[in-house]
Amino acid sequence: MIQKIKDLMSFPPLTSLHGEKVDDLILYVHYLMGALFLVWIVYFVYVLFRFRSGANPKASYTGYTGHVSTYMEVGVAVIEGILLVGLAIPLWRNAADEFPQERDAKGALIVDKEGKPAVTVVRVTAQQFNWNFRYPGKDGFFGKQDLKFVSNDNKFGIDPADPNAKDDVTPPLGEMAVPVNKPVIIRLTSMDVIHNYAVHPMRIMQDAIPGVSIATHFTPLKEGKYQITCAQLCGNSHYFMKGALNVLSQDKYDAWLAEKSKGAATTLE
Ligand SMILES: [Cu+2]
Repeated sequence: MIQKIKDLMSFPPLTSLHGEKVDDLILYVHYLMGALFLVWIVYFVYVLFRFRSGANPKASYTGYTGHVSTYMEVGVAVIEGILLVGLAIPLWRNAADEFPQERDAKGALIVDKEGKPAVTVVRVTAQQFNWNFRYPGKDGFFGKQDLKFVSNDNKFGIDPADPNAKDDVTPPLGEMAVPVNKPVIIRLTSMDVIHNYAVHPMRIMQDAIPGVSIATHFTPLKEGKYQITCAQLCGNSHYFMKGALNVLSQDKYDAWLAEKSKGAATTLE
């Protein structure tokens, strides 16, 4: 039933683990707004009829003295409170605080049964009007970043002297891939103005702000190619600022990463 209503409301396809809760929240808020709309319209029409001037030539100076309206207002506030405390705040806490664990207490990468990283971490730098991605390479460590190194040839501000940077992987502009069914952490920033990294089927949307690294996370559930959209009006070619998020099987992802790491030791960008 709920799925039918979501289809009716043209929700975009859903392919992430937490996304259903986002859709539920949107749906319940619409239920409440729909109910308020209907009740108000019915009440409005009733009042127009009941207090028409023909039947009420003399104004009442006391007006209505009952408490029904107060109870109704309290009722609406209670439902809003339930939506906020029961759904919205837990969703926000998950997005902002409950990140998947990348490393154990000793700082070693947590791996799955096959020895592959359990969490995929990608650094993303937005710029007018494209997306730069960077992967940590075989050692699992990103090279150190510093604002003073940022230039057009070094968009992530990587320290050229840091050995961890040598095997980092930079795929072509706008091209990103992750393995399916594994948590992904995005560390997001911007080179110029405020952008927004949004992938609608994953139900994620996060501002990219110059000078700050903001993390967000999601778990993709279905292989496929999804559009990364800039969801912040960022300049005259904002409409053009698209990227591709390829969700691949682990094998295909490994092959993709290996392909993109060719020559990684010599490029800094
Ligand atoms: Cu943008």
